[in-house]
Amino acid sequence: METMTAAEATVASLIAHGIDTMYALPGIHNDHLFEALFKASDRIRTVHSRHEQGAAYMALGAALATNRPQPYCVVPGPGLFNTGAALLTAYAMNAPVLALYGQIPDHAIGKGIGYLHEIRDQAGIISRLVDFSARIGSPEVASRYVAEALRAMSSGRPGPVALECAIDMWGRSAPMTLTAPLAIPKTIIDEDAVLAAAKLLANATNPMIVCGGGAQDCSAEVAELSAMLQAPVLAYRRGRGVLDGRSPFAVTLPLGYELWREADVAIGIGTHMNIQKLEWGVDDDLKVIRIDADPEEPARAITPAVALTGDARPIMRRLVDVLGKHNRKRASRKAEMEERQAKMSSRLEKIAPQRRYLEAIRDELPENGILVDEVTQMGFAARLAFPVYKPRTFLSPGYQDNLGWGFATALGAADARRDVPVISITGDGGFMFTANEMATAVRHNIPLTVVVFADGAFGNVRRIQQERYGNRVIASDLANPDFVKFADSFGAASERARNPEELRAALRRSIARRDGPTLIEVPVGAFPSPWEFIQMPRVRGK
Ligand SMILES: Cc1ncc(C[n+]2csc(CCOP(=O)(O)OP(=O)(O)O)c2C)c(N)n1
Ligand SMILES: [Mg+2]
Repeated sequence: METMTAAEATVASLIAHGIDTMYALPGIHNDHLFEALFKASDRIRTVHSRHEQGAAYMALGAALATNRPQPYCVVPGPGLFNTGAALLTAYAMNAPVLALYGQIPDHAIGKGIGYLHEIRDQAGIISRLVDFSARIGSPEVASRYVAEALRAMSSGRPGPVALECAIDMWGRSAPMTLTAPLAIPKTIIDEDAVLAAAKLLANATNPMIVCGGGAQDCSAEVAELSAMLQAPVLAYRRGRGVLDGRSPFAVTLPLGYELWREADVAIGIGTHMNIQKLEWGVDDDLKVIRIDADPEEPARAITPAVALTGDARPIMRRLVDVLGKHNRKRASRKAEMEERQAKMSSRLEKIAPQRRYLEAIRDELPENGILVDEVTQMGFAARLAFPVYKPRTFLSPGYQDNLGWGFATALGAADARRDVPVISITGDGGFMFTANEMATAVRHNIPLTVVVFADGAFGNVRRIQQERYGNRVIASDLANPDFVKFADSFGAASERARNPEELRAALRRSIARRDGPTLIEVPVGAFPSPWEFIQMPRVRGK
């Protein structure tokens, strides 16, 4: 047995789980933890940000880009709350993020004395935001709690977890042995349900596949299922790239909407199917199959014909194998899908200005490069019209759709995946939420390219005010810095691109450079509205 502090045991356990980076912003509550990180700095890097939200979004981006657990650590109270939006986005995205944060002195917790950063029932509040949380109440439990937290992160519905520790407890020591990584329970496949699903699909005339974030590890199985059924694969934000976007069977929202109307069996893989259930509608002529890690998810809002619970990959593998015995021979729908795609592509020319910029980005971003979107005109267009070739190469925030997530999340992705180019596309509104993290990008030499589309407005809000509220424009105009000078003042590379051709050339230069961040400002006017392709009226049921 080795004598260690709670902080040392925590750091050693993180390392034992293969974690090599801590995103962080220090403070007195965590001094012992930072001391432990210093001592272990040959095995774990500490990347500090300029605001706690930056640290948490970076952990989120790193987790999404690598599919590995990613911790961040911050002081309690204000520090923890500064990470709130990132933590709830991690929850909504089922992302493996570990929040580590301090506490007031152990003896004073819950007494309301008013210690530095004290907050009433911090553990209670955080327990509502994540599925697993605990307080490290003695040095002996630190290692076990880390192991349990990391197991919880990947068991059942995956997602963020949280551990807190009092300012003095981090420094207390005891003889201990570290807990080895715990086994993650294997999915038990419900064979009856697999057979029922396979039979429904085998007999379907117009089957359809819908992918969400939970489908990202079953690309091969989804491609096989799609080929066997000649079925289109719909993805909007999180499931893009599960089926290669170059396939005519890979569809985004507007073509998916057309196909949804015709479908007689739909299978949702790792997706809430919210748009389909809540907006497009379901009726008795459509049988729905769900595969989800959360046993409670499939029955929310509508009752599926068949529900399969667990890790999508082994379930899909089994489903494809069983379907092979029941499926019938189907005529190729390739030509039909190509024709439908061509028609939709002409309709999408309504948003031609956004598409020309997206084409420049697609041409310059290598196949395995990562694009991180934002809640902006270019982001909305990317979800509809940017072809994504591989899973985890298009990061989009899912149902939180929180403005300001993009730049710092992309920094985390670029930091964790230094082997591939990462591009962040953002509006001038969203960029300024975390623009201060340009300092972090420079300090840690993070080779991210951020493209800021500057229209001098919360453009999305402004257009709604103009079109739906009689042009009564309020609180949507923006005073901007000169973004090129802004980035330059940090020592980052920066330039202005005034059209898609200039963007293409600027991207080529920045991707070739890769020794630190680049900001490309693209001054733009108002873009045409994408909303007719995103919000579409009910087509089935009541
Ligand atoms: C956290 C959060 N706050 C506010 C909003 C509402 N909102 C959605 S889009 C938008 C404006 C975005 O402006 P910008 O980033 O400049 O993009 P643009 O629409 O101009 O392209 C706002 C305020 C949101 N989605 N999330
Ligand atoms: Mg804007």
